[in-house]
Parts: sequence; structure tokens; C-alpha cells
Amino acid sequence: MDAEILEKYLRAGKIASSAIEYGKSIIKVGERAEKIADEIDSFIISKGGKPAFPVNLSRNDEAAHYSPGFNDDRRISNNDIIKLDLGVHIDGYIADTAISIDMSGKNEKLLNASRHALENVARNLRPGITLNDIGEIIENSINFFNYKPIYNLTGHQLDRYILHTGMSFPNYPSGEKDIVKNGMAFAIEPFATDGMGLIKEGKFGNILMLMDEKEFPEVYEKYHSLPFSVRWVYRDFSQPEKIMEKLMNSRKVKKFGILVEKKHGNVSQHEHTFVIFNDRIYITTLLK
Ligand SMILES: [Co+2]
Repeated sequence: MDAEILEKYLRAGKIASSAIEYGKSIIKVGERAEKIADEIDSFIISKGGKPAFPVNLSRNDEAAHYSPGFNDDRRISNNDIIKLDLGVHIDGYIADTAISIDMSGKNEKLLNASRHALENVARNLRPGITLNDIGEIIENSINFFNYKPIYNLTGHQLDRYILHTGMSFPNYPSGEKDIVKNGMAFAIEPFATDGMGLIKEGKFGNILMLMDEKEFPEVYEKYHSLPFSVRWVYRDFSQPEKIMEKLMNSRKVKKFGILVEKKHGNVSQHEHTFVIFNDRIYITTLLK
């Protein structure tokens, strides 16, 4: 990594964290999820970034991977715990960040669990810390509030145009001795739940990803190897139905299912992107 790349990571992070603030201001009871997602996309583009993946607005027992589809009738309800998880890239360099929003005001403790876990990692992170120790901080922080982390969801290393690569960062002490070091960019995302601490993959959440750039060159040109939204296909192509049908029928296209807590417990999530450069830790998505 060089200073120019760091600068792109930082710019992406700044846009992503202001997009979170913007998202918080427009997520209201009764509002259509699709409209919120479209407005967040427009906000990101107006600031000079590109969405790195479709805005996730997963609710309650959905931990991740629900993004509104095209003509989606889902609305925000007064019992929702919304996980606003979004990504921005500059020239392929990604910022990935998430917060939880409690529409009822009754779930503050659950939200505090994932928030404190992330803050405790940020406070203790240094080059050389092991994945095991990061996971231990996360699990302990969440257990303190009498909740469980989600054991089969992890943070992830980032690379240019690649959202999940290299090391995975478990939300519990896994025994892994791998360490974080200079030149790495990664997202840490603690999830807390009052369920059993496991997710399973449910129905399609309107997020797709090309596994082979050669099969859909015109789609690859727009979204590269990053996840993309059904909404974007409708916005970006003149015959979206045709392309959607081909994408949905292709074995070389990944169709992400909504990740639902196995016992339908409520789930909260907080996430930041970290970059280590010249022994310094940058939390790119932390607004200062
Ligand atoms: Co992430």
C-alpha cells in the first residue's frame, strides 16, 4: 500500500460515514425502504464515491443481506431494528460501515452490545494483535450485556474491488494466531443477538455478484466483482427484465439470500473499516 491508496481509502471512508449520518436522518417509520436506499445511493454518488455494494436495510432477525428490490413494498415499521450497512469505493478502494437503528426505542441494550464491542476493538487494536484476541474482545463485550455474538458471521479483509478476501475476523476467540499488520485494510463487524447466535441463509435479498467477468461483460463494466443490486440493473440498463432473467438463471452469478437468525432472535450490528499504514491505525469510517 502507498500513500495514494491510503488517501483513497480515507476518502471512501469519509463519504461512507457521512452516508450513515444521512441514512439515519431519512430512516423514518412508514418510509419505503426502496426510497431510502435510492436516496443513500444518490448521496454517495453526489459526494464523488460509488456504492461498493447495495445498501443493506436488514430488520430484526435479519442480520444482513436484505437490500430493497425494484418496486419493493417494504416499509420501515415502529418495531424495527434496522441494520444500515453500506459501502463506498473510490477507484475500487472500499469503506464498509454499519450502524443499528432502533425504531421502537426498546432495544437500546442490544444496540449497545454490538456498539461497545466495536468500540472496544477500536481501542485495543494495534499491529500484531491476533484474530483470536480481537474475537475475544468482541465476545466478552457482547456477553457483558447478556447477549451472544453471531458465531457464523465475520469481519473481513478488503482489497481493491474485493469486499471479502484474505482473513476473516470471527466475533469470538477462535484460536486463530494470524495477526493484523501494515498494509492491511479490513472491516470489523460485531453482531449481537438474543437468539442462539447463528444465522442461516433465507430467501433472495436482491443482491447479486458476478463470479465470472466474461459471462456478462456489460454488467462487469459497471459493477466489477462487487455485489450489486436488482435496483441498479433497472436503473442502469435499457432492458432490465431480460438481463435480470439471465442473471437469475446463471450459475456463474451469486444470489445472496437474507441471513436470518436461526431462532429468530433480534440482531444488532456495528461496523467500521480499519487500515494499517506505517504502523498507524486509521478508522476510515469514523467521523471526526
Ligand atoms: Co462488512
